[in-house]
Amino acid sequence: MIELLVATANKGKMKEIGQILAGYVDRLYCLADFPDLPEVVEDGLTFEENACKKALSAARATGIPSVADDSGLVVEALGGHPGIRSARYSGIGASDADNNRKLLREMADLPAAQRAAYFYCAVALCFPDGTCRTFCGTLQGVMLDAPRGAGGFGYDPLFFVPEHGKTLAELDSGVKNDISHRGKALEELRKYLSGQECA
Ligand code: ITT
Repeated sequence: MIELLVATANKGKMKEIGQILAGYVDRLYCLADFPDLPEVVEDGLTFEENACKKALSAARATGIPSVADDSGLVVEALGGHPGIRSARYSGIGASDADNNRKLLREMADLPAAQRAAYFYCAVALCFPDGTCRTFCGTLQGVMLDAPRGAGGFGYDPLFFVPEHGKTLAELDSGVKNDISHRGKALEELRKYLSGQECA
């Protein structure tokens, strides 16, 4: 029997992780099941470090193997920003709309040829004994100069996927999960879980 706690406070991520792991895990807990867990300071220097901090803290506090996702948007022409600061690009507590507005401002002068970007996702699986494994995935795209679509979350309305001719916010959620950075990282996790039961 595989039981996992998904240690994310981001509802958009939680929904996608639940969809992607459905059928592979017997029971998926979320942070709402454990309202008193300690806050985690995301001060790591890499996506992997932050993912491990979040998953390890949850696994140690609950005794349940825990999964955390640390992800973000990397815009090459902005020197890799917003990167690991994607959630708080325009300040602590920033909304997705605030972050998208700041990104549009920062990219305003960039010509089409310099609007390449990718999403990166590090997923950590940590156990109460302190053991951790990480899995990663990326998705390449191009940043638009105006939002398109109402699906997804975060930077999805600005992230155009040339192969599909749509932004992530215009794609069906099942298609996004099949091609996304998160989908790819969780596919690696699924392969790992199918070879090893963890609860
Ligand atoms: P948790 O730490 O609680 O999981 P968070 O939103 O703070 O939630 P991160 O620190 O990993 O998580 O920041 C991820 C940010 O990157 C997220 O808030 C979005 O702005 C962006 N992001 C990640 N994946 C995305 C996706 O699939 N689509 C759009 N934006 C995404």
